[in-house]
Amino acid sequence: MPRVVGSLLLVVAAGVSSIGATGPAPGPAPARPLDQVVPAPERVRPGGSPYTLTPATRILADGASRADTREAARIGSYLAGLLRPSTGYALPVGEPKGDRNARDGIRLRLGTGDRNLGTEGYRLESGRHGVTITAREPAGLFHGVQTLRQLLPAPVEKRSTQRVRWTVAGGTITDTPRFAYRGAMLDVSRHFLTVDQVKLYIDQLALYKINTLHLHLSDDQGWRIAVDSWPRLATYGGSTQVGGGPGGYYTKAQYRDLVAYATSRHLEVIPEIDMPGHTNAALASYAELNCDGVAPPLYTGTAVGFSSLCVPKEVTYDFVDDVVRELAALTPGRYLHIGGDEAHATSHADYVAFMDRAQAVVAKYGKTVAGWHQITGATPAAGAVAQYWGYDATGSAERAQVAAAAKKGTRLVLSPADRVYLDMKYDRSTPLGQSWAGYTEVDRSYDWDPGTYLAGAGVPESAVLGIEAPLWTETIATSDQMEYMAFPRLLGVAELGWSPAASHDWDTYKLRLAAQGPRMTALGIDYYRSPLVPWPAG
Ligand code: TNX
Repeated sequence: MPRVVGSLLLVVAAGVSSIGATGPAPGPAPARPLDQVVPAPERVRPGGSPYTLTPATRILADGASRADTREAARIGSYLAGLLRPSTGYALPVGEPKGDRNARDGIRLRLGTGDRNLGTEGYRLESGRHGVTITAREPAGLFHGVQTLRQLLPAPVEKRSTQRVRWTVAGGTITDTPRFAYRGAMLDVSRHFLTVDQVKLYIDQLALYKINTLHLHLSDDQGWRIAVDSWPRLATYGGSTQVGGGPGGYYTKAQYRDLVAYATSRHLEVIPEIDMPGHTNAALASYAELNCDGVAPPLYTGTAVGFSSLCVPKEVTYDFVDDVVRELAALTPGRYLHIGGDEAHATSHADYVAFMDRAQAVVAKYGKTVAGWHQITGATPAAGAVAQYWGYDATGSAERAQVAAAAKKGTRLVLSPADRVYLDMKYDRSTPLGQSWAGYTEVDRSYDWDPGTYLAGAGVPESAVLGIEAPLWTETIATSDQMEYMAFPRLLGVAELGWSPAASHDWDTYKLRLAAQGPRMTALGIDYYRSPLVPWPAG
């Protein structure tokens, strides 16, 4: 029996009182309880016979229309791709009609089910003849598949055949998200991250039902996306990074491939071009963007707040128009993020004037503005999204400004820096990261409520679109380093975004989180073994 399975049993034993203090009875491993999922499902009704996969198990895709059936089959193929290596089973994907074995297997049904499931909800029923996942929309079916994955033993995540009984407990899960927006951000500017590094992160996010990937594509240290009308942005502005490494950028073909990959995992990509500050890479690439007409050198340090586009110059708006037009054309998603944070080198009047014009350009190309919460100091466009990154030390005037914008219709995405900034150190011994917002252990990261976080300033839960965990990369360059800082805090973010407020409880969450340890290990995720979480031994 592989070591991981043994340790998984310990966790199950710790989390389920019926097994008793003497440990699990001999015999086949008990199936994972249906509620041992991250993020916690909305409703779980355990009971009935479990289902065990066999070499004959089929994946049966069915839809209310031809298009739904095709999409269900696509999701079925994705599921088969996840399960085949570890189970060693063929898991053919087909339609149930005319199939004699249709009663048995994993059934994926799209376009039917309770209206209350909405766009992302699903229902999962497990019993003697198989598992049925029903959803109205593809995203819901995809999220249901992630739940099924987590109900199987952790070695299912390995890429080689494992000798394990693949049993799913009996019962029903009905599950919809609390918030529509559940995001993660990658700063690919401070250290360039390759397409493969971003794809790996996308796969890790999908497992926990994160549905938005915000890419911070430009900053002082590097411009990371090809722009045909201003080619030096990428070729020169993208030629270095923090510490002076070679940097890099995405060609348009690579970027399209990345967006298509995210879409296949039901994540919406939000590209960010940070303006008018955080623009040294652009200013270094084109002298005419500078008020004095002199291009500064490329920058490889980690200071912030020293650069600004030249607000009075008309060429600035030619630049903004070209960049936004080309980026919007690469973006199937609704939003375009224009930054707006830490514009300390721009006067307030210039900032407001610039944001008025930049927001109009975003609207002209059919996108909705997103920006850091400083845009609430200008005049947010109708329907704009402001990303709040304040923290416990943020002053009440700043909170009041954000609340006033929320009253006028600006929707908020919450990224409190001392809760969900994944580059904050866990404690003083964390070798990577920063600590300007304070140390952020796993409990602190999880133990807050997005619905009431800004209630003191007068922001109701209805103004909160959701939450997002940014990973800034001044100190982070490799996938191992990304994983160490993001995991396991990202699971808490996913849970805060998805699970009902009533399920919020650190003491039970930490047990479910601990049970994810062997799964993350099987996936090769190099997570931080927080001493606050009772990880299984081994
Ligand atoms: C603040 S928060 C920044 C980033 C840094 C980050 C480091 C925000 C919108 N800007 O420029 O990378 O802190 O933690």
